[in-house]
Amino acid sequence: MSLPGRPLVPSAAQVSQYRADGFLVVEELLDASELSALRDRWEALFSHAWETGVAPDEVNYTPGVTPPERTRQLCNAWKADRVVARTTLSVRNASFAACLAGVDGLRIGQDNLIWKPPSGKALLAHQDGAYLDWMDPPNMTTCWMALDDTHADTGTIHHLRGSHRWERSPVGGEFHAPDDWLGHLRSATGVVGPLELVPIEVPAGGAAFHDAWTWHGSPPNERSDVQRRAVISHFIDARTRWSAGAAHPVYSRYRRPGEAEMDEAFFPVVWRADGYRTAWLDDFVAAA
Ligand SMILES: O=C(O)CCC(=O)C(=O)O
Repeated sequence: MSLPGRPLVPSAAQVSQYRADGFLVVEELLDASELSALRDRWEALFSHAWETGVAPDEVNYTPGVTPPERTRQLCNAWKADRVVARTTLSVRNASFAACLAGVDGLRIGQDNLIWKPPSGKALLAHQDGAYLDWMDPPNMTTCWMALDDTHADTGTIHHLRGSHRWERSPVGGEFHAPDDWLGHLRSATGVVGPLELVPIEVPAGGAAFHDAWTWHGSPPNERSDVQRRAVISHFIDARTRWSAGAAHPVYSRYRRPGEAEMDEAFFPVVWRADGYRTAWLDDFVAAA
């Protein structure tokens, strides 16, 4: 366990495990006070109460409108809530992820809050990199953090061991509430036999890091008595530039005409090995 504001360095064994498997489980990352602060903000955020007055970039849940068993998602909730920002834009998460990925620094690409309710629906197995053609190069290192104890039958995230070395597949299938959460994986890769899918079973506060090309997703929550919540930092290499050839319907709004560099106002540098961190981040987060 370490404080969000302090760098955290993986052991050599953790780095080699990550590079061999395409993911790494960390049993304890958030302490009890960080967990309870995030849980306290949860209902307000999903009721569209934005602490900063700014809405997240994507809001995939509207109370009373979205079918209740659909898994709920907010993207870039850090812009809406500084308790979320303190965790998803933490030096701890980014320093650890950068060492795993073998890069000198990371920006936030996007954060996510995922709320799978009791009996909640699946999220499609996918490679994050397939959705990132608007970046040059497409890349991502993710820190997925559990707010509840997770189990194979509560619809936890599953990673396909070693699949970051598989062929890079295009986007396909329905991301939210697919009928068959493994359908796109099987049709894109042609694998019909057994898959070495690893359910991430950790206590609340535990985490798993994964690579942009690691196949992952989550099956339906088989339990009608427990929810499964996760907070996610999706980091990108600090040197990532805008792609000249593709745009994202939401995130490319933050690109000025002709701009190649990503602006730190929207994609702040969270940690760099030389000590650099986007100037306004600490003051922003301190207000949490
Ligand atoms: O929490 C989940 O079910 C999936 C999250 C995910 O796709 C990710 O962290 O990249």
